[in-house]
Amino acid sequence: KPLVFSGVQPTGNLHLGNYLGAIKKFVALQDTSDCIYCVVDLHSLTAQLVHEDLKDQTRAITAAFLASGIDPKKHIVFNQSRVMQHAELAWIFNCVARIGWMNRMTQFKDKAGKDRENASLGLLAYPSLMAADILVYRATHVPVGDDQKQHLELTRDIAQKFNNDFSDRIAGLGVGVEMKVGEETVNGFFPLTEPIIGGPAARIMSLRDGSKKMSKSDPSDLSRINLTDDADSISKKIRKAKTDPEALPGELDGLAGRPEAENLVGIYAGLAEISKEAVLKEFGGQQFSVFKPALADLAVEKLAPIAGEMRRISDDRAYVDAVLSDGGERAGLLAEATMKTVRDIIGLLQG
Ligand code: AQP
Repeated sequence: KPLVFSGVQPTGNLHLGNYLGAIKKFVALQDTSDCIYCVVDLHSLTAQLVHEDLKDQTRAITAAFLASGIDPKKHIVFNQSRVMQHAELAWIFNCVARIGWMNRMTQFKDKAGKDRENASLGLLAYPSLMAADILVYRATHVPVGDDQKQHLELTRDIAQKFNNDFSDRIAGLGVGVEMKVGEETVNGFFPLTEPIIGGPAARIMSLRDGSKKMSKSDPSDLSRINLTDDADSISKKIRKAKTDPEALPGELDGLAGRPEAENLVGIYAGLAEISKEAVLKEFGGQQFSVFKPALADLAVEKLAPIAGEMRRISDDRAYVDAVLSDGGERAGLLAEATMKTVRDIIGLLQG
């Protein structure tokens, strides 16, 4: 069975991009895979945080996971900082990865801005901790939005360099498994994890600017639909979403050069679980005055039950905390099993 890992930062209100790009996929993968879903609170320390709110933000993301349909009994839901092996493996990966690799990451460049010398070391090393999150479970698949593609490639690079640097010791201890690297078959300890990206909603853009991704940190609340928005706000935001004056085309190539129109079609497709082509088949030739209300109705239909369930679950704080504590214990056992071997591979004295 595939082993799936993914995480979401407790850095603010979840939005439609997080839902369609990530959480909806988390839910779908439960039937075919063993899944570990994590609220990555250590990652969020790289952002500007109100530390008084961090615990409740962590609970809110957990409530969103549960409200969306993640089953914490069949799978594992926990917050990252409970399992210290993530940070331990991240340190080891900091000693495997190269500074140049981190410097090339577009997320680091975007978030650090011009004053890179003053960015935190944590922001630079963010992908190393992300690789540790995934590889401490030797996860085979990671569902993420398109913006995380580069970090997943780096995770594979780190796994490959570790396997290569320690190949003799991995073979000597007999802890490797055979894996394909290009044409070659090699013996490695960490898998080369596959991203699960794609579908019509892999990158949802801002409702105000089709060239920017929908994001928690955009100062304009009109740029995003929050999972907690009520029906009126959802409708208002879709009504006010930037578009062009043309009708919707009947074919996909008619969306070229029309990022805002393409985005709304992608959102419809993601929510309705159909392709963009199918959306255009239904709405091709229609004006936005027809398409936007249909999209708003669909968004309210799909999101309102999740928002209601999130409120219900959030009211039961003891339940949310118990889910995280139980998930943390189960994740900790898996992570420690990996780390025992990693410590052996790199020669740390233990036991
Ligand atoms: N716009 C998006 N479209 C599709 N997927 C998205 N994701 C984020 N934005 C979009 C996916 O959501 C998952 C969790 O993201 P995160 O917690 O790592 O937060 P983030 O990517 O930092 O989210 P934001 O909203 O974009 O925050 P800021 O404003 O801080 O940059 C990931 O799988 C991500 O791909």
